[in-house]
Amino acid sequence: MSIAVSKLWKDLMLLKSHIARKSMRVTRAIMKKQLPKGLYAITAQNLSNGRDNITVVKEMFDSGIKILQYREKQKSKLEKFKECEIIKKLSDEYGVFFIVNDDIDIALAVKSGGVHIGQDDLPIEKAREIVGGDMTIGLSTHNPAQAQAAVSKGADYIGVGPIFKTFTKSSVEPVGFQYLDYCVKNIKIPKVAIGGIKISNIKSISKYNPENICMVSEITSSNNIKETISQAQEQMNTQKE
Ligand code: TZP
Ligand code: MG
Repeated sequence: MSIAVSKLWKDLMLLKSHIARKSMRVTRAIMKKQLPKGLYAITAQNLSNGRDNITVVKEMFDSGIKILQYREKQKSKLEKFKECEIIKKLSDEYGVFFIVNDDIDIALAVKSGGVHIGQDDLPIEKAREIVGGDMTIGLSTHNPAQAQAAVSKGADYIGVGPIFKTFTKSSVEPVGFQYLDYCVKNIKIPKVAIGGIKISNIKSISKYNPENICMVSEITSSNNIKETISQAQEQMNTQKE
């Protein structure tokens, strides 16, 4: 083979493997389970009126929650893993999209549908390298630059908040409606509005029409979780009519 022909052959082989890699990425993106729209719940055992997470989660699932994030900042890795193992089984039974906060290793170990990270966690590109293309990655964002970066770096959805002041996460200043409005108008991936959202103010959020709304303490601390969830869903639905 002449040098020119052998170079052409090498280039062709390189192109072939490049196309194969690209089409694998596209297939994975198509196959990836999509985050359902609607109410998004998060665990908070310290705000659950003395109930344990599993009891509260079961009640949430029985009340129709379709997305649940496990978020426990104070527990040991082992305790978190054990709870996540149970919740993963339950979420499969109930058809709930299960997301683990912070702990990429636990997310991989229990095979959750997603992992949620913040601005101070591993960079999203590294998280993606670790979890691969199939797992959903959510990223908390607090301003337009972070939202744009989340999209360009491959986040599957963003958290938008805290909208209002909240004691559940008091370290971040509220972003208000303006940032939610910006995201709804400019960011194409799903947006989860979060922070200080209650039955009493959920309509002020749902009128912006984000794909998801998250209430943490309003659900976990409710004495009637079923009623709270059904009221939230009703408020979100009537907004669309
Ligand atoms: N991220 C932004 S605000 C928040 C998180 C995890 C906590 C929201 O909790 P609550 O009880 O719904 O205000
Ligand atoms: Mg985090």
